[in-house]
Amino acid sequence: MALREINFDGIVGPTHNYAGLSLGNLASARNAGDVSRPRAAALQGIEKMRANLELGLAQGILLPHPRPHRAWLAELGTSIEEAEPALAANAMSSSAMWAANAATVSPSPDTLDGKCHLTVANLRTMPHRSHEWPATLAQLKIAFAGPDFAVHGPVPSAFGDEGAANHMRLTPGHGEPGVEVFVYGISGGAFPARQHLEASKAVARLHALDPDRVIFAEQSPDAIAAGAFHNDVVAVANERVLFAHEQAFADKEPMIAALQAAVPGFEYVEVPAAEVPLADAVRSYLFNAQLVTLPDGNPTLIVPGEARETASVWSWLERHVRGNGPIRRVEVVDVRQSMANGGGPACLRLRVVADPANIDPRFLVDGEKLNRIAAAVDRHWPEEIHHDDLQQPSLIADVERARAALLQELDLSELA
Ligand code: SUG
Repeated sequence: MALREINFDGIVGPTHNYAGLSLGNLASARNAGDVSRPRAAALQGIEKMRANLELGLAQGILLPHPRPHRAWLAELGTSIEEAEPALAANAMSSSAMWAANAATVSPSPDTLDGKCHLTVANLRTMPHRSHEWPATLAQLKIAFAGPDFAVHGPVPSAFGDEGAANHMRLTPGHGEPGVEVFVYGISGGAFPARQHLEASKAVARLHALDPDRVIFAEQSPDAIAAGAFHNDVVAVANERVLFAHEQAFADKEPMIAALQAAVPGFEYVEVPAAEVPLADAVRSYLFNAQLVTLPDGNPTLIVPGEARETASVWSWLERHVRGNGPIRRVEVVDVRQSMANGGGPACLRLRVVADPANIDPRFLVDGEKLNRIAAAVDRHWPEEIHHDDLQQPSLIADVERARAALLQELDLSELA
């Protein structure tokens, strides 16, 4: 079996808008009420995928969800026409684009039954995200239908689970057994802690992980207070490298020691607060980067343009690469429309280590398929959405037509 890492990016939906729905996500709050540009947003995401393909990486997609979410509004006894504006915004969000929150994934080398396990995230903390999971689960069940996969429903909503954004896997190589780190938060500050320890423990059990190769690490309350609503805003791991801000974890020493003992070649790359303050890390999304291994073996960091524009961050990166640190190369991508809602390059992708031959090919892309997706976006995605227009009948008709056109283009109309 040829296991490789595949990045599944969420295609930005036609309703991408700035409604300020995420308490604790500073960019979402800062840009609340701004005019959004769904077409540009989706094209930026497609260009990121294209650049990653050109780097030699494997690429997949997840599709936008039905929006407005009419069934959810009906459960609430209302409709998109009648709902109060705040509720309507919750039903119109394109937040499923942040695929790092779609599910937690444990690849087959880590699991006792040798299957690749995926648990869809319940996202219960934020109302606009709490109704994503059924449409995500429907896609995961199609994409990962074969006997090599086990796709689980969400853990009970008593406990908050935000998926891979709070999960890291350290291993000498993608296809080898790894140690899985589940990062959780403890509530108490001004902002919610979205990932609960009980949910992380449940996912580890459901995924049949070896308890000796699982670590539960607490997110530092300072990081949550500074706007790191998910761990992937302050830390990212790839193969044997863990790249994190000094203030990412409440008590990092035991975790680092355990990883050093269990992962051959483990390297911890820490960015000191004295060089990059937490506020700069959060604003620039330095750590919400895709840390990937290129075919030539070089660990490469794919950062958003905002990282280059943040002086402390860019000079740290330049020093690191010049000094022959573990990260050998830095690539810059423009995902500004997503960034303005607190979603960087890493938020937009879900990593799955698997044999691509076992995945439904409709969820895998090459350059030609990206061209077709871009053409559908160009043709059907609204150019702009003004916050006050979210319930406009003409906009609703346009976005529903847009999604249907994309599904048809990708031969996935069964998701309609
Ligand atoms: O959950 N933003 C998302 C961003 C998710 C980023 N994902 C990761 N860090 N992996 C969130 O806060 C903004 C919605 C709005 O304000 O309209 C939003 O949902």
